[in-house]
Amino acid sequence: MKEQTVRDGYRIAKERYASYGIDTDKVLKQMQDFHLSMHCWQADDVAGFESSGELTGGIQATGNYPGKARNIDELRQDILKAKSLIPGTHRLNLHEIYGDFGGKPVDRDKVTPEYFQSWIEWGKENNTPLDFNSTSFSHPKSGNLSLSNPDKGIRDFWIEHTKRCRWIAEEMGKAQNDPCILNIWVHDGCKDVSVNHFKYRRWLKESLDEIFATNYDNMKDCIEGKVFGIGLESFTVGSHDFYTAYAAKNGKILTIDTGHYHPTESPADKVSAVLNFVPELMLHVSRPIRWDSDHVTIMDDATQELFSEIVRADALNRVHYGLDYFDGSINRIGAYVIGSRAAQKCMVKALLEPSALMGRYELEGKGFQILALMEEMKSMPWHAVYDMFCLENDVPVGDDFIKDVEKYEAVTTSQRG
Ligand code: RNT
Ligand code: ZN
Repeated sequence: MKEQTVRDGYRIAKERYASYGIDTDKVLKQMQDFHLSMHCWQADDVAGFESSGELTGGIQATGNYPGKARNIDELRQDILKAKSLIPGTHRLNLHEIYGDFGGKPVDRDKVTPEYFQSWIEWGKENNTPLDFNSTSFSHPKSGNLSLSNPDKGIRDFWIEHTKRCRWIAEEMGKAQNDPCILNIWVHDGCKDVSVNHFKYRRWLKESLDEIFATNYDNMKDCIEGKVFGIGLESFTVGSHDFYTAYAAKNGKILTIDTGHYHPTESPADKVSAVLNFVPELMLHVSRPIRWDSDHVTIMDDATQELFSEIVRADALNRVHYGLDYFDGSINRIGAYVIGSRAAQKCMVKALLEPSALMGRYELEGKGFQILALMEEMKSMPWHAVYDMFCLENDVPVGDDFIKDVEKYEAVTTSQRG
């Protein structure tokens, strides 16, 4: 898009929003401080570098689009390409199975920070702080139950793994001088009717207590529940209630994955509820289609509402903005760019809402006026502000990124065997 067109559009948008008392220049500054935690696992369908075994743990990446990253160099190259098409500066969210193992078998209970040293250096070189995740899935000891397994030996194996992941996160946080967010999601559940629910949840609680016994200064813990996994449909040990209670009681960050609720339940509505009781939130922004399908994030109502609720709660700095989707059916770099930019657009729109005015209307009982304003806001030129954000960050404006992704595909990913 022509630079002058972007500037003209922005000038008009600035004037329109100013009439509602909204300063678009300030919004541009806020956007510069809005960092996504990009999930490394979109680049290779959650495969990682540990083994070539199948993806287990109730999650599934569908699609066989050619060109997925096959090793650490390709993954890094793809992520940098995606980042070059996304305005602003961002973090990278790694899973334990993405360690730099150099082809060596390193079991999950033996992992140490040294396997993430090259990532730490990469993060520094590329101005990309790291976040981290323990990995309970895709392992011979995963089974249906990990941290809540009745077998103490298996429980201890996963406790050791998760403790080591916290240690790794601490080292990452220290090296980057910015806390590393460590997410714990375990797939534990039952396929069919089961009765030992209290026992499983008690084991999970005890495992977590043991895992969290060490205090660290450079990492923060978050815990993620869900409704069900494939093959584990009947019961989920780490449900939303379980983790909400645990996080509230123990001052942990709660992870809200937008695909982890019942279809008519609103993830956005959790924000104002749980932020009264937990210190911070981690998001896994995703797009569930009929189930936790992890489609690419787009500007849908659920995502918009989530970001708007964060802004309305004045909680911008209490939230970590992770993405979590994995679509292997389309160009994977394109998928990164679409989802990241969609999340940013939702944030731009949320920041451009005249929430003070609406809040006042609401307290004065002016229901019609709020509804009218809400409707008007939908067609206000928010996109001109996002375009300006792209221009200022020297990344393609509008759909200009399509041809960059196509070029990268022609030159790079399509050449992969
Ligand atoms: C699974 C959870 C979890 C994973 C990643 C790979 O349902 O959402 O966050 O998607 O850890
Ligand atoms: Zn998730």
